Amino acid sequence: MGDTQCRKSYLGFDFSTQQLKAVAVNDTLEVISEATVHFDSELPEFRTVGGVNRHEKSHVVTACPLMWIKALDLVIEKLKITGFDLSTVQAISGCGQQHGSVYWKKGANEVLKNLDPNKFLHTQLQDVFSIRESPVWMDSSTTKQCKQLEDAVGGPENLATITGSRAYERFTGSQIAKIFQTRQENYMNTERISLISSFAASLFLGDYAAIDFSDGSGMNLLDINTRQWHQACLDACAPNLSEKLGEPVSSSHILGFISAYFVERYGFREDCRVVAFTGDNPASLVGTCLNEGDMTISLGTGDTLFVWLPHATSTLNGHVFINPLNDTQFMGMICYKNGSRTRERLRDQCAESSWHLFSELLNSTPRGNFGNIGFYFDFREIYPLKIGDYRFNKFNQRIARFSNEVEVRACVEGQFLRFRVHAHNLGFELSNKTRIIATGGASCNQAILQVAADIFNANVYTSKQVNSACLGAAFMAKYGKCHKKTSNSHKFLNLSALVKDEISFSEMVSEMSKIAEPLSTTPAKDANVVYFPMVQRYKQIEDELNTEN
Ligand code: XUL
Repeated sequence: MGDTQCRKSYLGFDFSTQQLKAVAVNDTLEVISEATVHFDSELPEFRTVGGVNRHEKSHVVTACPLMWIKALDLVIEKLKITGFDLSTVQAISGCGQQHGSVYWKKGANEVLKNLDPNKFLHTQLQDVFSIRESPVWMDSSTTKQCKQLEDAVGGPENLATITGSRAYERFTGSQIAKIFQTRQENYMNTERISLISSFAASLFLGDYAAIDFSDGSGMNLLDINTRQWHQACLDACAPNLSEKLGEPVSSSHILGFISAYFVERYGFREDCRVVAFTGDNPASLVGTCLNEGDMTISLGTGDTLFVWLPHATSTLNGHVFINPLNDTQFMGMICYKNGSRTRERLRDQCAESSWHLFSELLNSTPRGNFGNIGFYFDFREIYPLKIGDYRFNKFNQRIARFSNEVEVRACVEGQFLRFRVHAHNLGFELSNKTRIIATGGASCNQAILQVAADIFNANVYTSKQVNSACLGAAFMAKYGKCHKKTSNSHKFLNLSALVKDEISFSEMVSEMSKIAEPLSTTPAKDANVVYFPMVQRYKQIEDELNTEN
């Protein structure tokens, strides 16, 4: 780390749930510096657990924007301490946990525009929010507002066709509606509403930053086909919303130059560009170098799948966002609550709490698990709406028990079969060029990766980079483009002339593949013969499970 000799660098920030991370890459996209601030341990005054404040029994989950600001003060100091030369940074971009909203009160923009470089950000921005605690993605207190929003546009299917998702409690539209309904005075005193991503970009820009199309697709307010706010959705949530949200922009849009505050306080270049910030999931799509036809599976506490979609399909089980790398295409995403937590439960029940034994059991059973299929739901998913364990034999008959080794394989196969079936429902087609990119904690388990390769009948790649969202943000800094709408008229620098180092997406992917050194797991020869019929059976049983009482 700490290649201070490098002439040009690009900086990405990830305002995620538990920490703020910064990653710098050089001109060939290699990581040259990193710094992290953990909210719980390094900013204990905000009393967060896992980066959030849970409000007893109300399903309300929040975090303070001031905590993120304080973390930014700290992370830049840390970058400097690593020896990283901030004057080499050509452009910055970033991402944030999706859906969370920040409420700037009247007059806040003037404060942002006139920051004093002799003082920390957090001491100057203490009093700029009309809502001091921002609702974040874990909040599920807006069921009533979700129903109102869906009703306003003729039901969940219509909302999903317009915005890419049916109404979800964590999505920003219903969150804003709740603030308007329950704290009207604060809403009226709000000058601007940002997502966490555009809030963070505003700090660097010294001006309100536009919401980008991809993160904006996580609000239930943006029409993903016209890329404009959808008036009926806005009206269903709160009055005068479009002026409080500002006009959305492409995720690769250069918003302008970094504010004088960062130039004078930290020595950033005056012409350092700020590229739109986006959501952590769209940024991960970029950081894992996803291309059309590929799929990323993130195997974490919960599992998430992303696919690049050329067309938007309407789905009630998942989300369609505008693609961060191509505004006229899309990304599909499905989040599952039953990921590693469920695998861990079965490891504890069947494999003496040992991953080693879990892998041995997995390897001791044949592909296809003698025709047995299992569904394990510790937490309620969107589809199928079930809790509990469901086991089926090769005749699709429900049975009570599996042996330990069959149970372990049924759990892992079941999870990848659902990825395959649900990705197909999103409009994703597997081809012989498909790459499956695995990230997250479980992506280091070879036995699990082999099951994934077999079920998809495709190579599975893992990358040594762990934080794909932050890396994706750094890549976006390099990829940032000079779109027509570039603002920052207060500086008379010719932005187009500065973007000489702009690269195309395919050039970027080829740069990235040089550095990723992916390890691949290849499918067995008989994988398709075994799993093709099993995918059909999984789909049939899943549909039956969903309809049964
Ligand atoms: C996606 C979602 C989370 C957050 C936090 O819809 O709610 O993945 O983006 O990472």
